[in-house]
Amino acid sequence: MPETGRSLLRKLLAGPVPIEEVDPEARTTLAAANVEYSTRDGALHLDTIPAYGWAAIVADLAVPIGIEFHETIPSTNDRARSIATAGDRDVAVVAAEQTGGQGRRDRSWESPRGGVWCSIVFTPTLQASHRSLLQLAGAVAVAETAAEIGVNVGIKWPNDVLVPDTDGPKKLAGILSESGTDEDGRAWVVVGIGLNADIPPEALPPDATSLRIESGRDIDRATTVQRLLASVWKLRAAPETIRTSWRDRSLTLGQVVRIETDTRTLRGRAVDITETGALAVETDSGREVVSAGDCDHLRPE
Ligand code: BT5
Repeated sequence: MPETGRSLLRKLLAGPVPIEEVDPEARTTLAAANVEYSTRDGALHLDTIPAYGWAAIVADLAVPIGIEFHETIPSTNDRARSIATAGDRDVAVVAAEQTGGQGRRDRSWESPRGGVWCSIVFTPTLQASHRSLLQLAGAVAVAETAAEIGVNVGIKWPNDVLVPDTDGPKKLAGILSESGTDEDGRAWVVVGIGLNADIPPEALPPDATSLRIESGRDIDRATTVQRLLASVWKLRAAPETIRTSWRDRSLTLGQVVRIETDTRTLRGRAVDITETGALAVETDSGREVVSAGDCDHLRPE
């Protein structure tokens, strides 16, 4: 959506805008986003904006990111990847519903209405060897957003955001990060965030939870997206803070774990996140470092 639309929306939120100051392209953008307005006394007046969509998100967005909103899409990560490879940056693709949401390692992600499904495209602020750290930012941003509404979570390596429960932890959010280079050789990163925001229990898979369930309140998805993006942007600008914030919320450090990567399985005690964003594990044969894989927490023997 063009920037002019965003600036017209903000002016209208402050009050009527004289017709001669209204850019026709911006007006078309607002109409396409189902913003309702009327013309009276030579000025454009804002009537209503949909509770969730492009307008509700950009109305109060504190960071310089473009928003591409879809009512329904197969996967925001697929769309974000094509935006990234075409050369665009600093865009978040957001959908009300995904019909082919993707998890890691070819798993699928249930994405009914009520969730926040969002993939952010940006230029990496770190060299390639340290990029795992940027991927951890997605989980830290979800944890910060959840804490703002009083829901306390922990992070299971690499990126599962869980709410501890006596019956075992419940998954609140997952992150799917991708990286690559565009046709001009410029690097990109996509951080895809799936956050069960305003979803009731019956619409969730087993062992999942949502902000709505945990807080006992309705959750405003537009505000949630604004908070998430603000948090990702802050972490992206100060990547050295990601490691500390991740460690503070980690459920994995100190645990005996089994890690399965694409090529091997290892077992040992998770001891740290390295400065490149990888997990350090003390195994019987020494210290190993892994930057991607699945993790099970095992009971100590
Ligand atoms: C993840 O995968 O946790 C990464 C999920 C990333 C989803 C976002 S949504 C926006 C963007 N666009 C996409 O297409 N994807 C990203 P993984 O660690 O592989 O976990 C997948 C597993 O979580 C599944 O096999 C289920 O067991 C479980 N699961 C599926 N949907 C869930 C949900 N809505 N809430 C909690 N758990 C879920």
